[in-house]
Amino acid sequence: MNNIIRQLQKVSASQREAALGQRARTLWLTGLPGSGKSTLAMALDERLFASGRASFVLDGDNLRHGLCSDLGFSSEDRHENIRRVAEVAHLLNEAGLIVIAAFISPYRADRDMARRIVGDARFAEVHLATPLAACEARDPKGLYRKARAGQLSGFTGIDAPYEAPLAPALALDTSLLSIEQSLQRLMALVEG
Ligand code: ADX
Repeated sequence: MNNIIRQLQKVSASQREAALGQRARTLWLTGLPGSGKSTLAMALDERLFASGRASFVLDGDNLRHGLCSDLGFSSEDRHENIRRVAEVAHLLNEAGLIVIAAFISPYRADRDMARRIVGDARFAEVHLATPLAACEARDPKGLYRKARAGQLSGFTGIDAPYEAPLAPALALDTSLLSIEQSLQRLMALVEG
C-alpha cells in the first residue's frame, strides 16, 4: 500500500484476551442453505454470553444487509463477501472476541483465504454437514422451492456448487444431532 503506514496499538491482542479471560478464536461455520448455521451460531453465542465470554456472530444474511449489501451471489461476489467478513473476524479477534461466522462460503479456496486472513492459530472450520435432502425439506426461507421452480438461479446446492471441507475441525449433521448435542461439541471446540 502506497503512503499508508501501520500504526501500532498500545494494547496488544493478548493483553485484551487476558483481560477478557479467553482465547480469541473464529469458528467458521460453513454449509448448505438450511444446514443450521445461523441457528447454531445464535445459540452458541447465547451460551457463550451466559458463561461470561465475549463473543459475536457474523451472519451472512445480516451482513448482506449492510457491509456487503452491494454484493450478489456470483463466485466473484461470494469471494469478496468472504474476504470482507474474514477481515472483520480478524479485527474482532484482535479486540479479543470469540467470533462465530455463519456463511455458506461454498468455495474451498475462499475458506482457505479466510483462514489466512484470520490466522491459522485462531481459525477453526466447522462443517454443517446436513445432507441436501434434509436442508431442502426444511427450506426455512422457501428458497429451495423457488430455485427448483426456476425463479432463483445460482442457488447453492441446486445450480451453484458447494465444495465440502476436506478436513474440518468439526463436522455436524444437524439432521442427526439435536441442537443441544451440536452445541456441546461446539463448546468443546471453543474450550479446546
Ligand atoms: S455466501 O455464499 O456468500 O457465503 P452468504 O452466507 O453470505 O452466502 O448468504 C447466504 C444467504 O443468502 C442464504 O441464507 C440465502 O438466504 C440468501 N441467498 C439469496 N440468494 C442466494 C443464492 N443464489 N445462493 C445462496 N444463498 C442465497
